[in-house]
Amino acid sequence: MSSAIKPVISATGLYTPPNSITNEELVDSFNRYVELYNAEHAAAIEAGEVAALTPSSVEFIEKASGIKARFVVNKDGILDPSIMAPRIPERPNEELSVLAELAVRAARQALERAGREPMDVDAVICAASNMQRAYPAMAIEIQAALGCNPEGFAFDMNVACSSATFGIQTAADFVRAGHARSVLVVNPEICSGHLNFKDRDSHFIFGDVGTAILIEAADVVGDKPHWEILGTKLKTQFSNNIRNNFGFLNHTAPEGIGAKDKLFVQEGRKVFKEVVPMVAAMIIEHMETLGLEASGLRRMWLHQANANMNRLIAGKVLGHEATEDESPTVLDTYANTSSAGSIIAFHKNSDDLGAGDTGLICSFGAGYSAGSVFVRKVA
Ligand code: CO8
Repeated sequence: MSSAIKPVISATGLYTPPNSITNEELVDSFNRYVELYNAEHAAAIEAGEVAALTPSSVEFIEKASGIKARFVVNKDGILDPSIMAPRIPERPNEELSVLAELAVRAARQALERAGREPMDVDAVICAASNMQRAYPAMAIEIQAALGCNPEGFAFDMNVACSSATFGIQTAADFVRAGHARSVLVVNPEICSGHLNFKDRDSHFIFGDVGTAILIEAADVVGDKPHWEILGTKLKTQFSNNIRNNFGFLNHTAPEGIGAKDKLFVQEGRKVFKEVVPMVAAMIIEHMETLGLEASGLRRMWLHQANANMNRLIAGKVLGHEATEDESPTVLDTYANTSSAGSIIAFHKNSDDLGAGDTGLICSFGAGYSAGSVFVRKVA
């Protein structure tokens, strides 16, 4: 019976863009932009008509967020004080889209690690914060580029930073229901494309990356090492504290085009205060539902937005300060990569776990949205 089919994670993949920007480089270009702006507006600033801009600081960024560097698709444009944005040229329709390329590269690695062929994949879910375009769906382009089962299906879904965990639950449900036996969930994130590099409060937060997760029926995977999905839980609660109002109706309201809210904007302090207790409570409740104890939780691969948030969440769940081994971070090198963050943490820090070890993949972010996925290693 289809209800007996168990979904498992058979492999993950990661594609990291080649260019890294350190905090020092980013702050240096931001501060040169500030100098140029203040010089250009000196008279208006003097007259009290325009507010002078304030420099950014490496020390603040690292202390407030834990971020030390980020990978990006294009470095030159971001670091040029006269541009302050990545420059990623448009591609002809006949070429693979740049965002799809990140997903395809990560997906190929996941398939290789699982020992599977693209033709084995029945469904592709592109779960990410932003899509390349309105349509056709990126997932369908990725399905075609990989050469997946042509009898299968593909679609996009966006739950901001929580897209990957929402994608995992959706894929697991498809496997349980018998709609697909192998599902690729891909998370291409070019966060630099929707970050305001002129905004001191947020210019340091995000980076670019692609991740992929292969979710399959346990009998397809057989005795190869994999992760049993013990349970998934999703939660959403509306908030205006993280927004991006870019969208197709901008065209109909020219007065708003180019305004700050058409890029990422947030009330970071409020997000911090509201999301930490919400996520900790959700994890603890989910653990109880599954009959799991904190003492049996070997590792937490938390969403990578802020090191201090993760320290607080992990501490509430475990009942003690988490070690790097219990709650690894990738924020120092990748920064916040939205939906991909917890998957990078899992991908880079899960091979050392042994059979029977239990862990948690957890995401949280705009919406608000949060997702928890408890997994157990089967070796
Ligand atoms: N350099 C120096 N000083 C600074 C800087 C800077 N760059 N920025 C702010 N300051 C100063 C402020 O002016 C303030 O000074 P004062 O105390 O004198 O007024 C002081 O530092 C403290 O400012 P904040 O209160 O803003 O600083 P916080 O300690 O709260 O840290 C953070 C700011 C790091 C942003 C923190 O609040 C945070 O990480 N919050 C959580 C945010 C979060 O998790 N958001 C999730 C967003 S991601 C998501 O959901 C996905 C969206 C889709 C992807 C979008 C891709 C682009």
